[in-house]
Amino acid sequence: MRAWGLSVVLLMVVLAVAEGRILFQDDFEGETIGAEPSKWMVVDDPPGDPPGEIAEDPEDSRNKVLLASLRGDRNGRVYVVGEADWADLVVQFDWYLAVEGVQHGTVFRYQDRNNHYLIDRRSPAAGDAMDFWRRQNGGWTNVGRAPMTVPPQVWYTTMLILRGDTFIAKMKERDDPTSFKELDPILEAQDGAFASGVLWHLRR
Ligand SMILES: [Ca+2]
Repeated sequence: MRAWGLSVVLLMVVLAVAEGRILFQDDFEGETIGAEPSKWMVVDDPPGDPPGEIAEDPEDSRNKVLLASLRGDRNGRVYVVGEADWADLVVQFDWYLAVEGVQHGTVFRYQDRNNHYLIDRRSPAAGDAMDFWRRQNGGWTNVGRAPMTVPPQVWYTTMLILRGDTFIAKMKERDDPTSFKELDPILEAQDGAFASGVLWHLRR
C-alpha cells in the first residue's frame, strides 16, 4: 500500500441543470493503475510537476480511483473536464481523505490559475469548514463558509448545484441512503464574477 497522504475522487457525474442530461461521467474503472486519467485534460503543466494517477481505492482494492497530482494544489498540474461554456451544472462526486490535515477542493468555472471559483474542505488547522471562494486576478475572496468536521478514512459524496450566480453544496456519507433531494444544503453562496468554465479537482 502506498502512502495515502491525500484525498481521492472515486466517481464524478456532471449534469446540465436545464436538461438533466449527463455531460460527463467517470468512475476510472477503464483506466490503468499508475496512468493518468484518460478522460481528463491537462490545462496547466508546470515543469517537473509529478502527474496524477489512477490508484486503488484505499478501502477496496478492486475499485479504481483518481489520485490527484502530488502537487495537486494550485501550484501543481491541473486536470480538468468540461468545456469553456459549462455554466449551470449539477456535479456529484465521491471523495475521501486518507489522513487528517489534508484538504480537498473542487474548482469550477475555471478560467485560469488566477480566475475561478473553489469550494474546498479546510482541515481543522485551517478552520474545519467548507468554503466557497472566488479567485479573481490572483486574489481570494471568501463568498461562503460553513463549519464542517470531516473525519478521515470515510467516503463522502458531495453535490454541487451551480445555477447562474447561485451555488449550493450538499454533502453526506457515501453510504448514507438518504437522497440528496431530502438533504438541506450545508452551504450556499452567490457570486456573479464568472459565468462559465471547466471543472477541476484538487487536493493538498
Ligand atoms: Ca472507481
